[in-house]
Amino acid sequence: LLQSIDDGERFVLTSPTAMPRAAGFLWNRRMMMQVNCRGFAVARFMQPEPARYTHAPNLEATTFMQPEQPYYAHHPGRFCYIKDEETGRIFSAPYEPVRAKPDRFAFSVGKNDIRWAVECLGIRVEVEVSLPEDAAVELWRVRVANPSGRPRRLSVYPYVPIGYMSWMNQSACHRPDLGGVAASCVTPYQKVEDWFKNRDFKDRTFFLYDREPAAFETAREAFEGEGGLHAPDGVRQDTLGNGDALYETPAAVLQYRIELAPDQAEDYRFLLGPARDDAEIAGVRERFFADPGFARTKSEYAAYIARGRGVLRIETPDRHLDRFMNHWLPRQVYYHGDVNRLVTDPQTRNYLQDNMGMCFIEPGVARAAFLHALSQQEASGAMPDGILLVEGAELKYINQVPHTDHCVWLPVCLRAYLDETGDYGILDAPVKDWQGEDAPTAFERICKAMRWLLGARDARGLSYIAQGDWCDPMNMVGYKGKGVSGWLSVAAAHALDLWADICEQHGHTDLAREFRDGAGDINQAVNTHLWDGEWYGRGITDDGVVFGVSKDAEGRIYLNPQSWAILAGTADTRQRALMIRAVETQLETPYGVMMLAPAYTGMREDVGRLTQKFPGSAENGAVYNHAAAFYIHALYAVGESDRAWRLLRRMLCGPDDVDYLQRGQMPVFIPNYYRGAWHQYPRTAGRSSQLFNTGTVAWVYRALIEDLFGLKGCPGGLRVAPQLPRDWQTARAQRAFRGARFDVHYLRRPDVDGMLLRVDGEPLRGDCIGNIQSGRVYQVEVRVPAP
Ligand code: CEZ
Repeated sequence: LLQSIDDGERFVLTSPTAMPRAAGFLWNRRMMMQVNCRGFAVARFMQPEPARYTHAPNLEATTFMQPEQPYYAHHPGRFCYIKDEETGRIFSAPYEPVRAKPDRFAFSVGKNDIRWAVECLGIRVEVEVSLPEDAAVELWRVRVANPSGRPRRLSVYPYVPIGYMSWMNQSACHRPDLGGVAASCVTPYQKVEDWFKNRDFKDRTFFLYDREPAAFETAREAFEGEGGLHAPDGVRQDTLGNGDALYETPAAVLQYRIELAPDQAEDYRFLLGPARDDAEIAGVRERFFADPGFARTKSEYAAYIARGRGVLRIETPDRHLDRFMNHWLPRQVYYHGDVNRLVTDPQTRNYLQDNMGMCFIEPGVARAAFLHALSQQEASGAMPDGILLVEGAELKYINQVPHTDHCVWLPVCLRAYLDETGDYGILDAPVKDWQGEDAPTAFERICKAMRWLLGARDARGLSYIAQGDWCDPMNMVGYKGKGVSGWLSVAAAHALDLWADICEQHGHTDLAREFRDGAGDINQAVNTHLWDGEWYGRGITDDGVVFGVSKDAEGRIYLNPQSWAILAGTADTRQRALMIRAVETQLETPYGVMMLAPAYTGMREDVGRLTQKFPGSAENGAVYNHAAAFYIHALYAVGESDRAWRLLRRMLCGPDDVDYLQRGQMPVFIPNYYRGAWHQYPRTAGRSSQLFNTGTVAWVYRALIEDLFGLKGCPGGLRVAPQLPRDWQTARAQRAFRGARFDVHYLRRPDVDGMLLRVDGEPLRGDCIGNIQSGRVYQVEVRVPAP
């Protein structure tokens, strides 16, 4: 079903129906596109807010990227119909809209492009899409070949449904002067002030060709006629109607008539994207078609993506892990860190954690991001719900709902940065207030944030939740101002501890004591009010009801409070053992560990909107990978290596077919969730959300680098403390660190009883490789005892 080629650089799916939602994604700083094996596509570009240039057939709400995005017949996509002119038979590549059963099918997802090869009716169609580094335009190559052994007469119809652009004004026509179809619209609006933003919008969609077609159509209904998308009138008739779209739903359809001798092929290229005006369209045409085969553009893009290669290459007994880890995980981390999920107001926690991942890719970017976030700190010390990235950006959607956890992420993410770079200088950087003159140092600001956390607690000493914490839709636990979060309390304790360590390293023992005492108080309060006998409760509602505890029929146990109570040292060893067992029996599934169980089946008004999500989806008891990653991080922190590994490995789909079919996803990213409610809905458990936006990846990358391979920075250098899976006899890792390279060879040996380290052949005392010289390559041998 799925093959990996070039050692995992590409994954190839050989059926369009087995995993119908399987998709790959490409991005640059201006746009992103997710396209699935059947040809459906979701694309957005920044102007500077995210916008679309191919639309659904009806009015869509503007919102963030959705999980389990539904696809349907008229969904935006990129297709190519082929008609055999001798028999009148048709098919389409990649698969939609005709859905003719192909004789051969390959959907090949690479890091820099996505390709299909489809054979049907003795004709082979190869399609490839790629992006440039710096523009919102899709580069398409199509080859139509004749392997049938006899001459063929065909019509080839590239088809892009441009969709319902606007209820105010939309149209399309063929523009021979521009060499393509140009659709145009007025983005609908009503408020006068919007005009002054909208007037610069790219309200054109172009589909440009490098070879002039015999005919075209630009109105969807005229093309589709009564035949429907499976057999459109436009394709059934001899020639497309050369029509325009006058306040009719635009489409771009071209017709090429070709005769192919045996083994002959024809090549086409197309450009699809948004533009402001004719001049911009002409410029795009000139720039990209002038580049033969898009070769230069593609290599520039490949260089951009390669900048996200990260700091770790591995070779382990688990080849599937190696492939994902060496190629795909750092790519996904880089996507998050480099373009911030293509929003202009990332949620503060997302922005900080995405940049935590960036510490391992481009630490300079992470540094700037941490300081930028701090510049938007509120006077009270609180962090805002979202960080504005561009002039004129506004807090939207979920960022208009008050959440109380944002300060927690400052020390949590900074810890990773400091360990990776050793750049303690960041603490002394003055951070100017974006609205005022004040410029306290980053260190002073974070102290203030920690004091805010300490202050935002009730009489019991637990942290207020307001309308949510890490868990966005947990909006009714504390909306009356009283409810508290068990997770946030332990997370605050952990953050305070981390910050106390940093204070100490920075020479402020008094502050370290203050914050450590604060963490101790919180831990005590949590143990007093939230320990339920075998695990911690999730919180206490406005009306004083403890929830996430054994008496609850639904939402009886939540993962996050357990994970962070481990990290914060809230739990003693006895409690920890009980919690881990409770998680194992109630939350673990073959697809990972669920966020809560049993999933809620109806609204609980003192918990909120989370309980209204479908049971087993998203925060309502999915295997929510971000939460699972916290748990894994916590398990590694206390040396529960095998358990951590087992759960980490379950985040990757494959490599066996049964698992692929159940998850429905290719192993080219980690999705934000797999369906949970494993006991309630086994049929759908494991199904991927296909959403590649997730805080998970920064944590998983960090866990692999720092914990599993144990190559973590410390002030003095690189600390080696691996927690390899017990059945690995040997493994290799190549770690880039502070300008040097470490080639590490791990060996399990029955004859050692503690870890033995050799650096360039010399035994090393302790576990820290110090005095690191940039530019040097170190040979490291790590012997670890057999389990
Ligand atoms: O958004 C994520 C947030 O981006 O959910 C996480 C949260 O920590 C992240 O910051 C857990 O709640 O509002 C909703 O109901 C949404 O479902 C969000 O909770 C969720 C989106 O699915 C992610 O794109």
